[in-house]
Amino acid sequence: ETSIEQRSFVKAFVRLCHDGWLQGWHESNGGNLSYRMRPEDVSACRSFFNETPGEWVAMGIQADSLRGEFFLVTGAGRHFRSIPLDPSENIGIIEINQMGDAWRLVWGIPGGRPTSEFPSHFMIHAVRKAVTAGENRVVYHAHTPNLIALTLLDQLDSRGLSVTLWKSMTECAIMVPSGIGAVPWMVPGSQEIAVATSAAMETHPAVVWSQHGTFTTGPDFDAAFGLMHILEKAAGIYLSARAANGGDQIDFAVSDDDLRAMAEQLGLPIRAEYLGW
Ligand code: 2HA
Ligand code: ZN
Repeated sequence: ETSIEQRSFVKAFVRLCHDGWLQGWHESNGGNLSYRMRPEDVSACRSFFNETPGEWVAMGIQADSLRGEFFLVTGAGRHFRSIPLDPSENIGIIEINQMGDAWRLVWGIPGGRPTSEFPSHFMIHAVRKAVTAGENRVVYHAHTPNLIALTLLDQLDSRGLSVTLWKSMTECAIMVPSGIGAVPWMVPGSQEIAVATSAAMETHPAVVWSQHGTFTTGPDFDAAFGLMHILEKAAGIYLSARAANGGDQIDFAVSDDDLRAMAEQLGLPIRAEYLGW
């Protein structure tokens, strides 16, 4: 029988962690990842679950749509750099209770608990599951240096952030036509930041936390990682151009009209209210 660590969804999870480490996005215990398991993932793994599951731990938040779900998650305080060396020490599977308001550990991270950002992951999963008709499965948080630096320069709202990234690298407009959400600085791990982030996730598949990092979502690991990579690369391009410009604002060559025309030609559902008229 295939062990949990040999399952393809677990290998894809671990690969994303390693790739994120190589990108320089996961200093120390920075960043976290969660995957909402498919029923077939759960049934394939059940025989390997702990004989005695951990105690239920109340979350202080609740989601009807996530009752009884199982999540593969990175452990609190665990390092992305170490995950490929010993997955079961650093990642684990948790079960959500029938009330949708508590979790218990059923495999992995011995004596541990899910990431400190689990409140945000949980609420983002609830929102993205609903708005994608169940397609979304992955929520990824990384400490992306260029996107963080961008929030130090300009106090951008979701519109300003989206347009800056769209105009810096066209791929952003193609891949994220609904835009990128911006959340002001708040206490990490708090319910407040979970509420603000999940609200922004109603209409954006990615959200930047000021002076902290980025959350991306997707139906699979490639989509969530690819989105992180695109946004972080675009922010890096913007910052290098601005540095080369002596720090002045960029006079973008691409106009709002150009973006609207491109969206029409390529059939992209670009968020019209983010473009001036
Ligand atoms: O997991 O990234 O936001 C550590 C963090 C907290
Ligand atoms: Zn973080």
